[in-house]
Amino acid sequence: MLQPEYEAMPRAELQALQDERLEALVRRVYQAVGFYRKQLDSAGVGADPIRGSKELARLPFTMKSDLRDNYPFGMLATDRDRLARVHASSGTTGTPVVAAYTRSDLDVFAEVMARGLAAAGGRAGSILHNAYGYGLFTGGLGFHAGAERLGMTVLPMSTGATDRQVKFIMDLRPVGLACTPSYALTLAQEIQRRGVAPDDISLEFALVGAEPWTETMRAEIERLLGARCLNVYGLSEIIGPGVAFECAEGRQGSHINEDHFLPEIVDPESGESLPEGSEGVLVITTLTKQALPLLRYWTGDVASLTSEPCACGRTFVRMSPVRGRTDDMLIVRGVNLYPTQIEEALGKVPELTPSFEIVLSRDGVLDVLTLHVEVSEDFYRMIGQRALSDEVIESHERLRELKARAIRVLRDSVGLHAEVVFLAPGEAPRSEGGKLSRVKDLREVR
Ligand code: DLL
Repeated sequence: MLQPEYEAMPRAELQALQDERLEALVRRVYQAVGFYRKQLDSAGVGADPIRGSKELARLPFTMKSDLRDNYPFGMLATDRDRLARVHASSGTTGTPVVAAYTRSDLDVFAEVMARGLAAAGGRAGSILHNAYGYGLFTGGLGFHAGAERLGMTVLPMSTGATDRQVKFIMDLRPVGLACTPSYALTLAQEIQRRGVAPDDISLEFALVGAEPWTETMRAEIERLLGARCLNVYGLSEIIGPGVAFECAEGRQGSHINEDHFLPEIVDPESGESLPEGSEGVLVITTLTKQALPLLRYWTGDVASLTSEPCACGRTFVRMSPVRGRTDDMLIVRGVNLYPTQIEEALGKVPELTPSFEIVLSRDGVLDVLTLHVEVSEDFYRMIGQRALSDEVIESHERLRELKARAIRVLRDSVGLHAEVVFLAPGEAPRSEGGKLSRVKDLREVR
């Protein structure tokens, strides 16, 4: 543990620290940010600070649209000339969301990332292969600074050029890999294709995040790389990666760096706070951010929290894996569906892989869900690497049985009938390093 004085702080002490920081934060944003002064006035809080986190619900939510409406620097709590760096996330709607940092914000960013890397098994002198994108995206530079803080040797690969990535992993023998889970899978499959056994890969851990992923992906990445695969969560608006991280001991949810980020779970419809264990939208208040402090930021990510003790000894609460963003939820024939549910279900069919694409189309008025999914290398070899057309499937008993089983497992897990199309290894869309979208929605807009 890098900073046990914080990471394993007794809960009562931690709560006192959070309360103190929260009260100072509310006072500061009221003074410094016109947007928050208006918000706090209309919420009836005004300049009189709230008393601790038990009064958190009195504060208004901050939405992504608030950041867009105040683009680029309208919500800064410091003077512009105190900014040390700016990141941005493009999003899908046009106006980027700008994340601004003072020196001290960058310091916190490096610190929380170093904690996450240490929890995964990073240590001074060992090599981190950093295949997160460098640039406006917070992944590359965030991991870079965290690894340097820990004294690791950073290989700043950034994304793309998979051949060269594989060469460096094999030649430089890094201990850690940092990238999106979908790109970790691309790299692992590429290494496997070259006939390298997991035992001959130097990696001890992969620290992955930036997109939803499941135990199915974890099992496949770990099997192919022979390394533990752990989660890191974060978002540009809050700081970047490092809001929460999984520990090697627990692997049951990600510890939120609660001395800096105060989490809540709320009902997506009513905004009411939900009790521990319930699934809802994760809302985060930044406790120490200087440039862009945020009150009750609505992440849109669906997760739950637990404060059950963890094997690692950290006292920070843990968030469950993110099921998805509320805006990424699909509605198929009236049934709510997150792509992670499909990924999870695929884990129950050993002949299939987590390389898949969901295609939504329409037949008359009915939604049609088609899952295009790669069969495993072993299975493909076993069936003689034949083309996977409908005729072949119909005439081949193992394939016919596999298809019927896949359809059954999907129906049982997600409550929907899916058409299943088998792909040969390598045929599904691959991540080139960034976040991978696994959904093609061909239904016309209603
Ligand atoms: O993705 C920061 C990051 C970089 C996190 C590298 C982890 C590793 P944004 O581009 O602003 O920032 O996207 C933030 O990505 O609201 C989630 O929807 C999603 N996300 C991030 N981490 C995870 C994760 C970075 N571990 C958005 N699991 C968030 C699921 C994640 N979703």
